[in-house]
Amino acid sequence: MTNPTIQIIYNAILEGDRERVQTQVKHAIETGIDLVSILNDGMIAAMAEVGRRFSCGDYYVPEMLIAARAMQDGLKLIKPHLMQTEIKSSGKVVAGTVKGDLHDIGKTLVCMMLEGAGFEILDLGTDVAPEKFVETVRAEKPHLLAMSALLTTTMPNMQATINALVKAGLRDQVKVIIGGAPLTDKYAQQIGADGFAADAGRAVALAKSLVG
Ligand code: B1M
Repeated sequence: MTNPTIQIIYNAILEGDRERVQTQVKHAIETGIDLVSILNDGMIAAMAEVGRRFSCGDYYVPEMLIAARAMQDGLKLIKPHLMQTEIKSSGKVVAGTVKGDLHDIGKTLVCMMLEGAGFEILDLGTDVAPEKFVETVRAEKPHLLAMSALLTTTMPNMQATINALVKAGLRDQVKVIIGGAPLTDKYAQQIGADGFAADAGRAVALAKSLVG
């Protein structure tokens, strides 16, 4: 049976009740509920249900948006608890959601977990054009480029970014990882990325394995 506090967080996100998300996430952290469970069983599960309701016409864009805002409020409270202060930099990561795509919750969560694992993060935000990724890789010389996409229509902008890196002569200098709900390992291979991760935890493991 799901922990009652997690169930309340789940419902509060579905209802877009920001205040309740904040008080309950605080309560969950203070009472020692596992962070992974707060995230997976409460917050991420609620966003999956939001997506399901949107697909079947029960929710519209405004409901998705208010649920997303409530989720982001919860994430802000969780972030400090993901930091492992004893870890020094594991490497530098440039991250962003690809051009045309405004979904940033998954990407932000991946950045938070990578930061918690000791990576230095340069988050370019959403709707990041291939040229912007290339320019930043050239200037910042990161170990990893982490791209997220939630829309099937924006996935090709990952390929466009990798092509632009090749054209700029920078592809060999950076490992590229991708993620987002519609993506797969096969797609990563197809576009010449170095790896795909299905969730933020796996993104950390992948980043560590690639950066060594
Ligand atoms: Co939109 N949306 N949305 N949306 N939205 C989806 C993605 C959708 C699946 C909903 C649905 O139809 N069921 C659908 C896409 C369909 C498709 O492409 N096949 C969709 C659509 C259609 C749209 C619009 C076109 C709607 C419209 O306007 N008519 C529009 C597009 C806007 C745009 O981007 N240009 C739109 C808008 C929005 C909002 C702005 C309202 C809002 C986003 C707010 C925000 O992000 N600030 C929103 C939301 C909230 C969603 C859903 C409901 C939830 C997404 C989310 O935050 N999930 C989503 C439905 C769904 O995903 N089931 C949906 C929680 C998050 C933690 O999960 O992002 O998957 P996720 O991240 C995961 C993994 O994927 C992975 O790790 C995370 C978990 O650990 N991961 C990575 C993500 N990035 C990674 C990178 C990595 C590794 C792992 O390495 C680099």
